[in-house]
Amino acid sequence: MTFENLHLDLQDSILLVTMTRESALNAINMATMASLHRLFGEYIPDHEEISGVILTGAGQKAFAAGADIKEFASFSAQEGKLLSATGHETYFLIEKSRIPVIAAVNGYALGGGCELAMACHMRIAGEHANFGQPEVNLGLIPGYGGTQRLVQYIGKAKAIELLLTADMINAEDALRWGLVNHVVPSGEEVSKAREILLKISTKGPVAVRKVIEAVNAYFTEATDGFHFEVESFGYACGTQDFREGAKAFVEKRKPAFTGH
Ligand code: DAK
Repeated sequence: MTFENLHLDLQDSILLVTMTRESALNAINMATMASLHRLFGEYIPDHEEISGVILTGAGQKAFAAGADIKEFASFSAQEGKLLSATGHETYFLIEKSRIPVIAAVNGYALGGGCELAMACHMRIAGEHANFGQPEVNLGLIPGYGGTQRLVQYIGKAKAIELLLTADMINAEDALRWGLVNHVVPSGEEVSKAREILLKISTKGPVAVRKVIEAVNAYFTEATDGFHFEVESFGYACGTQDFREGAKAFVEKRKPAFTGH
């Protein structure tokens, strides 16, 4: 399987995915979107040896400076709606991934790039990273979930200000406002993400998947997250992983989880 505009590197069960359109600040064009869709919709679900994913951008300037303005500039209303739906589907695949996905934000994360980072489960920002949803500058609104996920992370007041003014915020503000998990020196975004994912890879895989699903349930309309947690807890209690985790605790050793 090939992935245009993405470079893949698997090390110690962690898949590092780098967007490779550095000369266009990794702007997300249709080919990149199609690659991301295949990666999260087919490739990762088929490769159980992958325990976590890091998503980053090539170069030192940008994670992704938005959707590719040059490509979508001439889109009709109908084409725009179709592309928006495809983008939503792709970003939901990331958000609902059974394994954790961390965005290593090494510079600008704007528009569709900021939306991509927000679809990931965590965000590690380099100290020079900038975040924003500048779509109104172009006479647009966010088309890949930005009006919804930004509110979820930073609340309505700050979100509506950023969305209406097109202002960018720096990494420190993003940390203070709850948009990112950590700020690290530039160049250390991927290693910090790897450290977190390696820690998670020692935990019970079923439990990891169920935590992601249960947290997502909080934001899913018509799903009672508390009820989902009860069901998921019961499910986890019936797994071999739980037997092994409890046995290992009693025997004062590290558990050897199998994901069953
Ligand atoms: N698209 C295409 N090319 C881009 C780009 C983008 N978003 N951002 C940067 N580039 C290109 C530049 O055109 C330039 O290419 P050349 O001129 O060298 O060929 C190259 O990357 C380097 O950029 P700059 O020379 O501008 O670099 P600077 O350091 O001076 O400025 C900047 C960096 C990030 C401040 C600036 O590049 C900038 O303002 N970029 C645009 C930011 C932006 O407005 N992004 C788009 C947000 S809107 C849709 C769904 C979703 C969306 C749209 C439609 N549908 C469903 C239809 C989402 C839209 C967005 O993301």
